[in-house]
Order: sequence, then C-alpha cells, then structure tokens
Amino acid sequence: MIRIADEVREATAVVALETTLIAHGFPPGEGVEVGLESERQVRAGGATPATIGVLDGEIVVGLTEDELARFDASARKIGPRDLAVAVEQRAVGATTVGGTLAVARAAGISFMATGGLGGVHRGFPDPPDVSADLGQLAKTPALVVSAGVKSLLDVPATAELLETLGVPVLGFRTDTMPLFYAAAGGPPVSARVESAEEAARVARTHWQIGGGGLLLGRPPDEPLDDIEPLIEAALRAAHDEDVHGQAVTPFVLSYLHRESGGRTQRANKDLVAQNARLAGEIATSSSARS
Ligand code: PSU
Ligand code: MN
Repeated sequence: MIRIADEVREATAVVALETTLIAHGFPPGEGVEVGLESERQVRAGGATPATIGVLDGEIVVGLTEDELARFDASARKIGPRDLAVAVEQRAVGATTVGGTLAVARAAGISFMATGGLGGVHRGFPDPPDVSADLGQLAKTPALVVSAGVKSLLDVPATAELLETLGVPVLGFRTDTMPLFYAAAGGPPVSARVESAEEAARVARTHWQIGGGGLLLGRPPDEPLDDIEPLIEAALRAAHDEDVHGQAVTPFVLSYLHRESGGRTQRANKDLVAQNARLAGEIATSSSARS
C-alpha cells in the first residue's frame, strides 16, 4: 500500500517533502513549481527527494513530476488521522507535515523539509486548535527543517508545547526560533547549531537514546519584518468571514500574498527552497557517518 520510488529505495540520504504546501499553500499552478524547486534543492544538497502524497489508493513516497501535477486545490488535506481513509477512498491526498511524517516513519526516512510547522493557534482555547503536526513529530524519529512554525500561530505557546512533548527545537546559526517571514523576535530555541554536520550529529545522538522528532529552525535569508500587522488583519478577516479549521491557513496565505503585493509569496517560496537545501545537506552528512 506504500509505493516507494526505486530511486528513493536505493538512496542512502533521503529528504521527505510534503504535498499540502503544494496543493494549498500557493495559488493554482505555483505550488507544483515550489515542489519541483524543493526537489532540486534537496538534490543540490546531495540527497534524494521523496515527495509524499496519496494517489489512486496508494501512499506514494517519491511522486513523479506528472503525479505531482495532480496535487491542486481540489486535493484533500491529509493529516496523520486521514491517511487510511484517503487510501481506501482513493482520494488525491495532500499530506501535511504530520501526515508526511507518519509515512516517513513507516518508510524509514529520517529527514524532512517544509516551510512552517503547524502548532498552537492564536487565542487557544478558543478555538481549541492545535496541529497534529506536533504530536506526530514527537513520536517520529525525524528531523524537520523549517522557518519555524506557521506565521499565523501563537509561536511562544507552540514552543512551550514542543518542550512539553520532548521535541528539541534547534536554531540554525540563531538563538531564537525564526518567525517564518521574520528572522528575529521569536522565543529562544533549546539549542543552537552552527552547521549541517552538527545538526546531523545531534539528531543521531537523540535517536540513539530513543528520542523522536527534532525541529531545526532556519531563518530565511531575506526576512520580511513588516508582515505581522497583515497577519493580524488576515486573521480578523477570517473571523469576520466565518472561516474556520483547515480553511484558515489557505485563507490567510492568499490574503497575505494579495495584500503584500506578492512579497510574502516570494519569501515563502524562497524559504522553502532554502530549507530543502539544508535538509539535503544534513541528510547527506548523516549518511556519510553511518
Ligand atoms: N505552512 C505554510 N503553508 C502551509 C502549511 C504550513 O506556510 O500550507 C501546511 C503544512 O502542511 C502543515 C499544515 O503541516 O499546514 C498544518 O495544518 P494544520 O494547522 O491544519 O494542522
Ligand atoms: Mn488545525
């Protein structure tokens, strides 16, 4: 039921990539390009990309370019709880970070790259919305490279919950958790690392002592420091238009992309690529040591 591409099966260094970002994180057509660029960046880092999603009753690890093109806005968003249903109902299933990690765990993949991890929504407990990304990361021995967590979340609360769950939050050449678009101003990380090699060593040791997931926050190379007011306006608009649950992120992202004149979209695209490159380097470094 899990189909692993030959190239992925034979590779020693693999980086998993999600499909929710492709289907729901960007305007129609743009997402696939982001996905393909992520794959190129993983390769530039020396590793093999494995983009994960559900298609035609199978969980696919290593989607082809043609298959990737089927992940448009009509795809179902698939978290860990949704995988089996998507298989049985033959849905086009775009996996979130949590959904992707659940598959990575089953397939023995230890590294992943994305834009931002899900987490605790602002205003908790109203709504009582905490992403399944957190619980899945806690129990999956994998390192996820991201620019922190999604920009619309309560970042300090998410950092606290990651600590509760025993998930190390590493900062890549930074002492604070990146704030997705902005590089500075986030809560402190649990430790700072200076290189891909060091991140790989920490992850291996964490796993040797029975640990699960790790988050590595990489600040964007060209941060945007003026987006917070727009995020607040987008969340107010979502509230006023009665947008809830899974629909909030796509609503907020398209609001930001529109109101920033495309700046957030470019920044989002660039930071996903940078994270993919770093994850490729870490996976490569890790495989060289094993
Ligand atoms: N970050 C983005 N765009 C996205 C996501 C994160 O900039 O589309 C997706 C990821 O797939 C992440 C998911 O796993 O949102 C979390 O969704 P939720 O909060 O519904 O669990
Ligand atoms: Mn949620």
